Amino acid sequence: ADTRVSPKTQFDLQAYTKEQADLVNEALDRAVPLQHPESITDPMRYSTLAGGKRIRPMLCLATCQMVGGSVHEALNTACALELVHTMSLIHDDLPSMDNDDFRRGRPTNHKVYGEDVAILSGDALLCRAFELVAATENVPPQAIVQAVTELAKAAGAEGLVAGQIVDIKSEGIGASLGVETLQYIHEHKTAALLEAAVVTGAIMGNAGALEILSLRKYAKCIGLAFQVVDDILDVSSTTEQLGKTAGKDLLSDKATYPALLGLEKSKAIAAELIAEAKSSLAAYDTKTAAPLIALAEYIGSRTN
Ligand code: GRG
Repeated sequence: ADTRVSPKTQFDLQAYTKEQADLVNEALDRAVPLQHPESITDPMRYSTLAGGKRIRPMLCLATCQMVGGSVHEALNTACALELVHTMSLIHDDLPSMDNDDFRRGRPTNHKVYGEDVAILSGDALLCRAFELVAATENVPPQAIVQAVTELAKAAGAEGLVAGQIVDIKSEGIGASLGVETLQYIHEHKTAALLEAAVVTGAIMGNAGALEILSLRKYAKCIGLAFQVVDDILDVSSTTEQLGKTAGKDLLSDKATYPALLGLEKSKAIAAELIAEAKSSLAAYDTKTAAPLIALAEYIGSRTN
């Protein structure tokens, strides 16, 4: 039997994600063209087209289709989500933030183009993102305004920026950081944009307010689960690299779910969140909801 195909839904996630990622990658290539001045469009493309799992665009497209819309209505917004995500990674990697040299398997934007250009690439990608949502065709203007608002909130001082600032300001506290603050950071740095992906997909697909409410619940759960799993993967790779004892020493410096609650409890939390996410889709028949069910299961069990 083909193990990629879910026995319950007969859904082939691997084939689906390949197809959706190809669609998104082609659209991103068109959304950020190499044009004058290439000194900015080249670095914008460098980070945007560097690969990445494209989870946010996929969630947006899948939700739009699940509520009865088509891929075309959500494609600009799907790209916009990836551009906001990419710009946040460029800025996060800067020497004044995380000071990282590698991202998505290649040197970071500032390592290649310099810090000044990296900041501007991020700025330009953020602007392009909103331009793309606004340029959506065949969707009523009210829905576009609603999607712009959702994305703006997820990016700004109520979303990613909020998570990043609280994270920066709690640096050095290590494992004495409370689990509430850790959850706040995760909900804003990670879950906010995943939530916006699902909700904007629903908006572009013309979902009703009540429908959006339960989809938001689904998104909050997978968003937090995504980060809990990230923390768990971090432990596994650190302990693998350093050997068990050294790994433990290093981990106690860093506030993560496993550091604060232990590995087993963290795994249980992730599993519970995925179950809760799936139960938020109860209103849809299994076939219609299959992509979102499979994406939730993937987020709960991913290994990279
Ligand atoms: C958004 C206006 C604005 C500013 C940016 C720097 C900053 C403010 C926020 C930092 C946000 C950040 C780096 C969050 C981490 C998110 C995260 C889970 C990244 C990894 O996502 P994956 O695994 O990565 O989806 P790929 O490479 O697969 O796309």
